[in-house]
Amino acid sequence: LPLPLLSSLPAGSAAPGPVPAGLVRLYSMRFCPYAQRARLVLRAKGISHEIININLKNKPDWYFEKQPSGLVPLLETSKGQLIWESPITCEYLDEAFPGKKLMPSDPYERACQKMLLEDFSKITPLLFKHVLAVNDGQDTAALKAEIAEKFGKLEEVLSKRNTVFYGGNSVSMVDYMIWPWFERLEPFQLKDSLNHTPKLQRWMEAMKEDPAIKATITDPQIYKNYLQLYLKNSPEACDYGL
Ligand SMILES: N[C@@H](CCC(=O)N[C@@H](CS)C(=O)NCC(=O)O)C(=O)O
Repeated sequence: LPLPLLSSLPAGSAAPGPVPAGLVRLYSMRFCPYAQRARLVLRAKGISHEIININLKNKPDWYFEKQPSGLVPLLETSKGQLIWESPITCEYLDEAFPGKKLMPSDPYERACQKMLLEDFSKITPLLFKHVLAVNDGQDTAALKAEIAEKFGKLEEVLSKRNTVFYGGNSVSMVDYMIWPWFERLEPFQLKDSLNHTPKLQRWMEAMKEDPAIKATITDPQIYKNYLQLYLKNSPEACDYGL
């Protein structure tokens, strides 16, 4: 594999050339939870890839030609195909590449994973809202209660299934899709939202043993420092710690 170029490409940088045969390219940002989903799947499946980080606070013009809304993650194949929206990107990787299938083959189980992800997509805005509220020095008690209530629902899913992970007793797609936000609970100052969800805590501990998680995990203090810069719209945010 080529050495990863960690520092992000900013406005004014030259557009990268075509993706070499035998590789896929992920446009990413080191701290983005959505991009982390794709990085987890690339790792878990052992897909040969390169990563190009984008400076999201100072984006290059060429990036909008590839991804009109300018968001990461974006996957590019050696045929020049472009795929975005993290769950779609991850499902594409799972289907297009050999190796361990992360999505279950049973249609009902697949539907269950997608329903859970849909529910979870209503939690992530609350987590970001909490980050902003803390940053503004607001009282977050009500928001915290709402988040804890939603985590209670996720706890129930594990109770009903009676498995360690959300798709059974090994890690599958939906676990990777929701993980990046759990990894960030500490820097989001929301660790105590899990006080009454022991099964979710056990899930987190089990997830930390997964090789793909180990390979992409970010130290909470580094993430915290990044977040401070990001909230100030600093062009240095995406390269924090390099
Ligand atoms: N729905 C998208 C969300 C991706 C997203 O929001 N990415 C953020 C970084 S964490 C981004 O690119 N932000 C740049 C911007 O808002 O301009 C997905 O699932 O891929």
